[in-house]
Amino acid sequence: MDQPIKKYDDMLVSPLGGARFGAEITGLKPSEMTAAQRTGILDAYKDGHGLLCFQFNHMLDVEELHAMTAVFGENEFAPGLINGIGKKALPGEEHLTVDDQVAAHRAKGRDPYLAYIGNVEPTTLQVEKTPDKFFGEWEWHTDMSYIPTPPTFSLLHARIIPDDGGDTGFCSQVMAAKGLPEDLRRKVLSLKIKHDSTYASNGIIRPGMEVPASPIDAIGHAHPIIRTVPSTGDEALYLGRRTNAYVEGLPLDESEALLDELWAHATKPEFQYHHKWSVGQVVAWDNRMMLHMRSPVDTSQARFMWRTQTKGEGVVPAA
Ligand SMILES: O=C(O)CCC(=O)C(=O)O
Ligand SMILES: [Fe+2]
Repeated sequence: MDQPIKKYDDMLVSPLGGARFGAEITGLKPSEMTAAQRTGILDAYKDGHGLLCFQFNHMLDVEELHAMTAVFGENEFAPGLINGIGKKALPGEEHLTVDDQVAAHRAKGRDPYLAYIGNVEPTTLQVEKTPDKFFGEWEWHTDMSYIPTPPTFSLLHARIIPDDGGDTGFCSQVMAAKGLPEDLRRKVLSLKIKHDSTYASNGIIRPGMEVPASPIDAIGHAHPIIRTVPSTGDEALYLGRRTNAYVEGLPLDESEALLDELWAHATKPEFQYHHKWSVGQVVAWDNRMMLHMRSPVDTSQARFMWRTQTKGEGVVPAA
């Protein structure tokens, strides 16, 4: 399908090479974004099932990345910094308000809206000893789906990229929902999956969590299996992570069999795109419409990304 290149002032939007969804955007200056460019970005996002790749020929500063994040929604705190947002309060810190915690991070020079992902120390950029699992594969997932209102958009900005490995895969769950066999759609339309919060996508147990005896006992939040995305009208499969997932109300063996069937469908190669990074790029995706994963990284090489996300909304079930 040949889509024309669209122009919004100096910004160009073209189809994402090698993908059946998504768009590539060039020529944007984040600190001088025009109203027409904002509209162009949001139109491209709707046409592209929620995946946008921005090319820059320089690395962004923090304000530029926050300005880009704000196009998609209200900036959300980075996971793991504020109690209740990917982090449990430590004993004795339950009384801290969000403002207290933000002030404490700022006092240490830490931006609470910015996450660092990588195997380097964020300011010196020296390669650090990192758990082996960091370098392995990160399973298909949507971000923080184990809470009631998961962040809607995530943005990654590539600062240091290894020569090999570390590609980020994306899988269109709008295409997966469109291609879902009708009998399977009918079967899962009223069902919910409980999204486990025990493990991060790299297989590491989250701080303060214990391994549950069975997925039925896992701690997490249940969401409808097919959701409607209000901003585009699309339906999307919403599976979260395969590890420790559980279809509520079913015996464990039936839940496992149904999840295996759903995951085999949802991750078919024709719904996937694997992004090979270059320094300076920003990739933005809508977690309501897209699964993502990361391929293993060569342990001897540095990889460093900045990451932001936007505030979430309750999941709207498909009708
Ligand atoms: O490092 C990556 O490529 C992806 C990491 C990830 O899953 C995320 O940032 O949400
Ligand atoms: Fe993720």
